[in-house]
Amino acid sequence: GTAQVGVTGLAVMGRNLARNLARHGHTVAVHNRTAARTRALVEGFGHEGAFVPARTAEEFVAALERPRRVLVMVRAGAPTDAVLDGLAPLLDEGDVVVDGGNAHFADTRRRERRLRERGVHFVGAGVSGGEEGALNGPSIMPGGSPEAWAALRPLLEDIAAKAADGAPCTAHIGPDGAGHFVKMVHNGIEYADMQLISEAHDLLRHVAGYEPARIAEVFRTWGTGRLDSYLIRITAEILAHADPVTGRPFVDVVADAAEQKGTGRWTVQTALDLGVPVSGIAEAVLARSLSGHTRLREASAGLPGPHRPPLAEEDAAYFADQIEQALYASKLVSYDQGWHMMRAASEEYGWGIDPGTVAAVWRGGCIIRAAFLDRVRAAFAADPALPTLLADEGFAGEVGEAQPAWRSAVAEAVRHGVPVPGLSAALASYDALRAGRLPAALVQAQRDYFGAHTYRRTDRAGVYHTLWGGDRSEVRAGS
Ligand code: NBP
Repeated sequence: GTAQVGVTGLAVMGRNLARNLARHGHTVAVHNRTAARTRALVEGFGHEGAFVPARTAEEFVAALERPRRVLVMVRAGAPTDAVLDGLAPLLDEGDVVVDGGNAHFADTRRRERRLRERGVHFVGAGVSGGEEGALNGPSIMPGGSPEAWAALRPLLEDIAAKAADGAPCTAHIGPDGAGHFVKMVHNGIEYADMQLISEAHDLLRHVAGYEPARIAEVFRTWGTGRLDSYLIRITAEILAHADPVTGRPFVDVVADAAEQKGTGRWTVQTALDLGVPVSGIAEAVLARSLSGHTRLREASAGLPGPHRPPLAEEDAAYFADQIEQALYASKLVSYDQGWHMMRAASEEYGWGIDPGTVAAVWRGGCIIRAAFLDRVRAAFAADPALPTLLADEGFAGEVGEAQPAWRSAVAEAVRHGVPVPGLSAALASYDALRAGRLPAALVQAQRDYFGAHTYRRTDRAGVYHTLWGGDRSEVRAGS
């Protein structure tokens, strides 16, 4: 065969990635279970580059130069297994198969093991940026063998988004499931950021008393500063949009029950297993869940709350500035939790994920792309062992400066009865991390009281138990 790369699965993502590859001068073999999609691609976009349409998996594999490079872009789960089972017997040692779907990293680990037994390099690649990104430059997070990365690198660097400094937004993340894990955390952080932005909007609306068009202006201004990001930009656009049917602000005609495809939930489930507190992501998942419980919300709608009028104009402007600070500090804390999670997984699975590389890859193409991520990259480049971004001098200074306003914003939200689970959870995380002593001491004492679960002391080594039911003397409980 003569095609440099093959794409199987030609729905929106696969089709656009195939076009992206072809536009960069690569000859692309294309295949889809339903042949109509393959025909539509070649008929509609054949003029953009060199495509080799294949009707069967055999034809597809035969069209590829060796060692083969195959990108699988089908629905995650059973469809991916079906496609891999079909391809595996047709492949040879040294071939590289990439799953660019949203697979769970545990599935990727399993698939990598199975294909490795056949000598095939399996790569689990997170791809972010949606349809548009797939066509014009996504962020790509591949996990797999170094050999596979070497074979894929020229292709992926061609089609990936480019950061402001021109660097492609792709890099070898680590072995087996590392890429899909990082993509999962990306999506979790995306949930957290969206929740924080939505809470900021809610406060500007109900506490500052601003209309959506005015809030759009506020976000537009914020987007020129340290909050400069894709999500802030699209938020400003959405808030400025009027519903063509009613003429009302578009955001007011959208039903307020948020849905989720599940990667946020995966992130939280995985974080719980790893014992890592990702409260920002968890609160975002929970907030979406609560929004969908219509009966519960209807039954609670009449419950009493404060009746405070919106702030006066001058106070509102001051408050808006406090929200910017609260949003920025909360974003920093929530992103930091994501990095904590990647560090924990990297240690658990021996992935060797470089935290700065992840930040670099997220600078462009993906949903959370932001100027901020270049600063995260720089912080980890300066010290890859940084235990938290809050230990970076620059970020610590900013949060230190923001924290009085952050508290005021959360306090004002509470006084007005506006729920801010994301902003307040981030603040609680910040306060817990910096506290000299935590109430965990009392929790340990309670556990020892009712369950003889033992405790350690601050002043002596060893494990102890107090005879709560007896004379309350203390005994050593082993080492
Ligand atoms: P879909 O997730 O809608 O999947 C449709 C594709 O899967 C079609 O090509 C379909 O073939 C194929 N397929 C299915 Br379904 N079952 C199959 C089977 N048993 N055997 C062979 N092929 C099968 O497509 P998408 O939205 O383009 O997404 C592709 C992947 O990329 C997914 O894993 C998705 O999670 C991930 N992703 C999507 C986005 C996004 O913005 N949409 C972003 C990032 C990642 P058919 O044409 O014959 O039915």
